[in-house]
Amino acid sequence: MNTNVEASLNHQINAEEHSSRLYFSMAAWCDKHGFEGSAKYLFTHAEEERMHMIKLVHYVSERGGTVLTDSLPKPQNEWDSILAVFTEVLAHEKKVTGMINSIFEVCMQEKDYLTSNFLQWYIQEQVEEESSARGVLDKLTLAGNTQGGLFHFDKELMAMAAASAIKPAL
Ligand code: OFO
Repeated sequence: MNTNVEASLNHQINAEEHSSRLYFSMAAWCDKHGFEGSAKYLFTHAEEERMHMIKLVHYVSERGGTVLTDSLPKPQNEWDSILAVFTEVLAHEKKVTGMINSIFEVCMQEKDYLTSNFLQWYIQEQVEEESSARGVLDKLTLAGNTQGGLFHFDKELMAMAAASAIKPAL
């Protein structure tokens, strides 16, 4: 496997695990602050990030590369509000989209068309994840900062989490 592509994929393996831990941390914050539905939604999202990581691990192995796990940054675990939590979800997903685009560029430079084809799944996934994060933020804005509005917002996220089976990445 091309060494630049392999290094980029290994970097992304660690980034996906970091995303998972960040969302677990957000879910725990929501749970602690009485947002049960938001917690469930973020726990589900954290599991999806693990699936993204595992899919990359299998791909690197299948192509004869070496998976190198690395140390991870400590995820944030305090937020000022539920709005701050979900604002960060969207910002984080945009950052991840940039990372996937960068790997795609490396694949183009190295003429690794098989990996660029494999990455299409992640590119499409980022479209969905950014759109979902925007949708949640819109709901939160509509709910306003009132107890009643936030109660209904959280109930809606509980329903969204129940409806979304974790998408198998393999
Ligand atoms: Fe792995 O897609 Fe979100 O971060």
